[in-house]
This record gives sequence, C-alpha cells and structure tokens, in this order.
Amino acid sequence: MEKRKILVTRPQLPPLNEFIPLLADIWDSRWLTNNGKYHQEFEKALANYLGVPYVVLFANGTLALMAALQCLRIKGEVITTPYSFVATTHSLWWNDIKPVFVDIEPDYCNLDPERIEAAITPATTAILPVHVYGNPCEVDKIQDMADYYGLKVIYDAAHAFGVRLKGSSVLNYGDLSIVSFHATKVFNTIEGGAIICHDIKTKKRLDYLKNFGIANETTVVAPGINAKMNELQAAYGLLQLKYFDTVIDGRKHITEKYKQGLKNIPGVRYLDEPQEVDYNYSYFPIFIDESEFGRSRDDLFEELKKHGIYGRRYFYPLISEFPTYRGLPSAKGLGIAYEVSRQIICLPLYPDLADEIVDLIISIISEMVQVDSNKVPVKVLKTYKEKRKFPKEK
Ligand code: T4K
Repeated sequence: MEKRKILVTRPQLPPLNEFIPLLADIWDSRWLTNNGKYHQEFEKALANYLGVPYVVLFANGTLALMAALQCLRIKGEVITTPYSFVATTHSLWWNDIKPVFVDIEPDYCNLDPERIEAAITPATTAILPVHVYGNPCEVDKIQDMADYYGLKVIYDAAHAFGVRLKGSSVLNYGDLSIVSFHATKVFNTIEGGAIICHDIKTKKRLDYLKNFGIANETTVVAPGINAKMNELQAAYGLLQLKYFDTVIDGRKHITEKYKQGLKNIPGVRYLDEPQEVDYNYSYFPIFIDESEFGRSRDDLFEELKKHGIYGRRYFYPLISEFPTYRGLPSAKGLGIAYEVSRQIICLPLYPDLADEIVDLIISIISEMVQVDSNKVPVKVLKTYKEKRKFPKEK
C-alpha cells in the first residue's frame, strides 16, 4: 500500500456536479477563450467580491507581473525583496530591468520600508514589494517613499487574495497589484492570475497587452503577449468564488489549532496576526530558532518527512542566492532575509486537513525540542524585534 503523504497544500476544487453544466455550455457555444462570456463575468464577479475597481484576468501570476511592468513602462532599476518566489524577480529580468534587493523586516518578512531610501538611485523607477504569506506590507510608508521620489509601486500580491486592510482590499494599494490563482493558492483557477488596477484606461491597456497588443482586427498597439485565461478556467473560477468564504473558515480553524498547539514550544515562532487585517490564512509559516529548539529547521523538515508530512521551505534559498542574481551588488548584506530563510518551514494547511494530522504534526514538533536544562528557561514566541540578534550572513 502506498504510504500516506500529507503535502503542504491540497488544492480546493469546486463540486464537479456544478462544473459539468458549465462545461456543457462551453462545449455548445464553441467559445473557448479570447474574452468569452465566462471571462467577462468572472472579472466582474471578482471586482465585486474583492471590492476593487477593475480586475484583468491572466493565464498566471507570472505573466501578470510581466505585463504590469510593461503596462507602466518600468525600466532601469526596481527595488524588490529577495524573500519571495523566484517569479517576482524573474518578471523584472524578462523586462530587462535590474532588480535591486532590499532586506526584509523581521516581523512579517516583507520588504523593509526603512531600507528602501538607501537603495534608490537615479535609475530607480519602481518598487516591487510582496505581501509575503498574505500579510500586508507597510503600504503607507512604501507609498510615501514612492510619492517622494516619483516611483511606481507594483505589489506582488500573489498570496493576498481576499486579504483586507482597514476594511478595504489590500489589492487597492499601489499602482497595480498582482494575484496568483495557481493550484496551490487559497483561491485557484488551476493556473491563473489577475492584475487589479484603478481606472478603465489602464484596464484597456492591460487587455491589449495580454492579447498580443491587438486593439482590433487591423491594429496592434503594443508588443503584447498571449497571457489570456480561457473559458474553462473562468467558469471554474466563478464556482470557486461561491465557496471562498467557507475555505477561509476552514483554513482559519487549522491555523488556530496549530497556534494553540505550538505556543509553548521553545524556539518555535509563528507570525502574529497583524492589526486591522482580515487575513486569508494562506500559509502557516513557523520559524525554528536552532539555539532554543535544540534542532535545526532542516532536522524538523526531515523528521516530518519520515512521517509522510511534506512541509515546504518557502522561501529558501533566497532569490538573491540563485546563480542568475547572486552576482548583483544588492545580493549581499541581506542579513535578516538570510536568517529567516534558514529558519522557515511552512506546515501543511488546507481546509480539509484532518485535526488528527495537525495534532500529529504538533506532537512531532514538540517531541523534537531539546531544551538545555542548564539554560535559563526561554521566553517562547518572542518577536524578532524583541530578540534583535541577527547573525551575520555567511
Ligand atoms: N509571486 C509569488 C510571491 C508567488 O508565490 C508566486 C507563485 C508567483 C508570484 C507566481 O504566480 P504563478 O505564475 O505561479 O501564478 C508553487 C507554485 O507553483 C507557485 O505558484 C507558488 N508561487 C509557489 C509559492 O509555490 P512549487 O515549486 O512549490 O510547486 P510544487 O509543484 O512543488 O507544489 C507545491 C506543493 O503543492 C507540493 O507539495 C505539491 C502540491 N500540489 C501542487 C500542485 C501543482 C498539489 O497537491 N496539487 C497540485 O496540483 O511552487
């Protein structure tokens, strides 16, 4: 018998019986892609659900990022974070833009606004921060900096679908925000993504850019790309939207169970829920402080695997450590991101994850801890700000 595997995520699918009539309709219509009726309906439904002005659907989040940079004609240098999925920086590379890495803040692992100014040069045109794990960046500070220096702000909000800040969608911040609807995301259309923009002119330009730059049968207004979402995915997405609130409730339940079970384990830290935020519970990252836990993050990663549990080290290594980027001057001196990337492990999180599995994961973690009895008892779950001891990057 095949051994049970618990993966970091398990995609949420809409009920098959609800999808079949939509498929039948698409089969009948023979309209499969290129701004079909489900595509149009899905864009409107998303804008309405999220409370944002305009949604432009894309084939995936990466193409959306690339098109966003094209849309705003971003050139030169862009300030971004090394602590993300490679797609964030790759989108710059594909646009011939030089990434300038800036370290993260330690509490939520987002780009540190206090460090942006020092990285600005005459070639800087934009800031590309990431709402890591769906926790909002310090959007007001980032916007102030951008306004002061005349920079654009494009948020990689791949993880932030459904997140609200002070009652409004976090996707409303910045010039543009990009979400991913990949199978592994809180809200998926198998593959997919979208750009959130503030005005109809920008939406129109993005519509052209994702369809080869075609304005009409005889006019091409830009060197666009093919980044369209098809009708099957748009219909599937419409169904997913009906169930999204239930999905969040399920994820919240698992998150709270983890927090309860892990709160007194020395050397294990999880992120506090930020103030004034309706969170989407997209990931459950924990950070292992080896000196207090007595074992390394990788020991834990391997131990979980022995039990068929596959956490993921999002984000390790840092993007700035990959061969394409490690030669950049800004790839050095990213001490906080470096340490965090050595501590991080995201535990399995999805709505139908059984409570018994969560209990098992908690017990594996608690049984691993090796507290030195000669040490003064450690205060657990302290924030990084309290600790303030970041080892030097090796
Ligand atoms: N910006 C950020 C900040 C991002 O995190 C991402 C994507 C993007 C931009 C780009 O958006 P997209 O272009 O992808 O729309 C996964 C996802 O492929 C990627 O979308 C995601 N970030 C990243 C954080 O995670 P991998 O390399 O970890 O994928 P993989 O295949 O190893 O799958 C992860 C886990 O999910 C495995 O345990 C298997 C499980 N899984 C996966 C798939 C595809 C399933 O159970 N079912 C599935 O269908 O990158």
